[in-house]
Amino acid sequence: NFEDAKDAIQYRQSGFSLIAYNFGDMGAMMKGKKPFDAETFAMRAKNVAALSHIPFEGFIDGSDKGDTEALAKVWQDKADFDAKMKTFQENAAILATVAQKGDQAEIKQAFMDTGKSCKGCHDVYKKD
Ligand code: ASC
Repeated sequence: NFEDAKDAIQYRQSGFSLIAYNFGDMGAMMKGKKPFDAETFAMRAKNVAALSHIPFEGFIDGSDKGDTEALAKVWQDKADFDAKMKTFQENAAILATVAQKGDQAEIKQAFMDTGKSCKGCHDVYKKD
């Protein structure tokens, strides 16, 4: 367990950083900024699916104060926040599965759904 709110904040931010790196590289491929490489894409999708379960644990009570972009609303509307986090995890799992299969239309759809669940939560619960 975390020593204090600072540790919890660092933990969840580390998770989000790894998610952003892996998701960003998939985004570069989706946007044609770099060539699509099926094996790398599938590896990144698998990483994001696993990493999607990491940040959640860091949103402990009292960690709305400090060096964080999380809004107090996370803890005020915790049930909705938890549901949105779960949707992200589900979408990321689907993306990992379809990336393994290799159908481009399915990959594109699953990638967009996952991105929407990132943005859907950021719009409400993250400082801009
Ligand atoms: C990213 C990133 C996000 C999401 C979001 C998707 O690459 O860092 O926060 O995608 O922009 O809409």
